[in-house]
Amino acid sequence: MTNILDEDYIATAIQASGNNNNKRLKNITIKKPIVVGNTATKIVERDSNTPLEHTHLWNIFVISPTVDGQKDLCFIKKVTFKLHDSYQPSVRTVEYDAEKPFMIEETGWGEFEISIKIYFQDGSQEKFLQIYHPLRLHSFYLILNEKSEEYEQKKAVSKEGENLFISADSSMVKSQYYDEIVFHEPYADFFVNWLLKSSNLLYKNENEISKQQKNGSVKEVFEYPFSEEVELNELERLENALMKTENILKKLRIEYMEKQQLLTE
Ligand code: SLL
Repeated sequence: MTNILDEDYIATAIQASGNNNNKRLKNITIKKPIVVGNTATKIVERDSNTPLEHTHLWNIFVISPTVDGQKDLCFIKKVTFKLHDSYQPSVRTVEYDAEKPFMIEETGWGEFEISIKIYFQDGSQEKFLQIYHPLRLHSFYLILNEKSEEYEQKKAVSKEGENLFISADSSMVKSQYYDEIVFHEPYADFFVNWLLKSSNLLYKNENEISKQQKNGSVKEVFEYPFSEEVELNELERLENALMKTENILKKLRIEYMEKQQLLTE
């Protein structure tokens, strides 16, 4: 995905809004990539504040997969994470900070769905965006085998769209989803002050990401596997699938016509 916006086009759109900040910019749609996810590690050294039944230390985050990272999320005012009611308070708010990710840390024993609300900077006149993240703690699950009536250990498998990473010793899991926030005909003010000030530049490929990791500019939690290359591969996979489906359809159409022919004879 490119973020090359035609400057003349933007200038024309802004002008057409009569330079009025309260006008939506016609025919402009802008996408902002985000990554929503969590990591979890087993608790080995427990401090006195951690309840005994808590088995995992986990975090939940909304981060930017772009080269400039957190700064590219400046159009977000705050993010709220609604946890399971067993956590008090169950709603946690993180305001935008250029130096810190939208992330909270907790300990616990169980998995549950976290409801995340993303609020945009003042002037956007956009409603908050709500997304859900299924918190993942385990790399293995115990599943009852109905026949033998015994529990079997099954390795976690990724859900649709999920990028699941399990460390070699199974002590750490990371579950991430790539997503895009789409602003359709944004308000001029919000567009100029926030959306244009953040770039959408993704890493080109995995080599580029690992280079950044080596020189320390990408921190552990920001090791995401999303790059232009991954997106292009995904696109190719979808195009191939589409082609296959079209071929099947073509065949079916011919068969149908042949049968129709037989009927009329
Ligand atoms: C369920 N999935 O549907 C479970 C809920 C709740 C997890 C899991 C912390 C508890 C605490 C915690 O791990 N909650 O601190 O009391 O029933």
